[in-house]
Amino acid sequence: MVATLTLQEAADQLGVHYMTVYRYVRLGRLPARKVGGTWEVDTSELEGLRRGHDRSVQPRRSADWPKRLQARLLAGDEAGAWGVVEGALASGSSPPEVYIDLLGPAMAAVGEKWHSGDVSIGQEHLATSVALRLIGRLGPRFVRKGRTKGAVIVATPSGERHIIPSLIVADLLRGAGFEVFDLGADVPVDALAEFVTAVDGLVAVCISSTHASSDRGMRRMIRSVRKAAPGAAIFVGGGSVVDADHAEAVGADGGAKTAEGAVDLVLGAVAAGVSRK
Ligand code: B12
Repeated sequence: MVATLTLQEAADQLGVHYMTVYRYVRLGRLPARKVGGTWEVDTSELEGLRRGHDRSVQPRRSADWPKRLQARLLAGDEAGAWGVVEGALASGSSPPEVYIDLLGPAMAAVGEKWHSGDVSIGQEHLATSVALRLIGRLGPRFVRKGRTKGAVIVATPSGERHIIPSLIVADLLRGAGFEVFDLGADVPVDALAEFVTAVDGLVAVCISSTHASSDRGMRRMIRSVRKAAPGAAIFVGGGSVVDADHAEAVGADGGAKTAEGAVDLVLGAVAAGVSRK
């Protein structure tokens, strides 16, 4: 018989908080299954995580990293920015944590500085292009071998130029075991509708919207995807998506503010048996 542990027991054995183990499960780093509403982990999987990620289960965080990264991004210094990322990885941060705890906050701080007039539009563009290079280097770390849990399309509405949020969502979904087709920013509605019909095993379409004016585009996109792929779940999220009511109002099946929330929504759709094409 396979020995199993609850998430709390797994957390105790690893010497980390319950929520840390829960995050490993949600991000696909620790395989687990739900039995009668409770998560179960095989002890062998825990050993695998411990052996493979000895350092990463005992994170040593530096509160300075987002600040240091922000400075390198604004300086247009890819090598320096990558040095900060490597430092975080070497100190135990996982690639999803680099996105969520480092790159996201660094870009948000760039936005605040732009808003207050301390950073020019040119510098904001410079920071973005360095950030995109970092994502290009981190992306392959999310690729998982083996059977996929299904296909997911990630896209942003027509007119939406913010691409980093959707790239992060795409990578986290890949890390959670999905085959991801990431169409990027400013996707024409008709092109998406045509694309969804050609994807086998489609379980969900995730629409990322950052700029508040993307609301109309989101609605149109959802209507047209719904028609083209009636079996797929449609989720929205990103900076301009206020809450679950907002998601429902634009016609989506659900919404969340974070990339981890996107993974949860898609895993939920699979568990609920969303019909695949
Ligand atoms: C870089 C940037 C730009 C770049 C984008 C370049 C590019 N190729 O991406 C440029 C310079 C082009 C730009 C333009 C504009 N920008 Co801008 N930009 C930013 C900035 C600084 C960073 C964006 C980013 O990458 N964030 C990092 C990620 C990680 O953010 P995130 O939202 O936390 O992402 C997570 C969630 O959203 C979630 N998520 C995302 N998608 C999905 C999907 C699903 C289904 C789910 C569940 C979850 C989910 O997961 C993500 C990962 O953790 C932000 C500041 C900020 N706070 O974000 C402003 C910001 C978004 N921009 C803003 C504005 C106003 C604009 C402009 C209107 C400026 C102008 N006057 O021209 C234009 C609009 C362009 C357009 N039509 O889209 C405002 C938005 C305000 C609003 N609510 O509408 C912000 C917040 C700046 C500010 N402080 O005011 N921008």
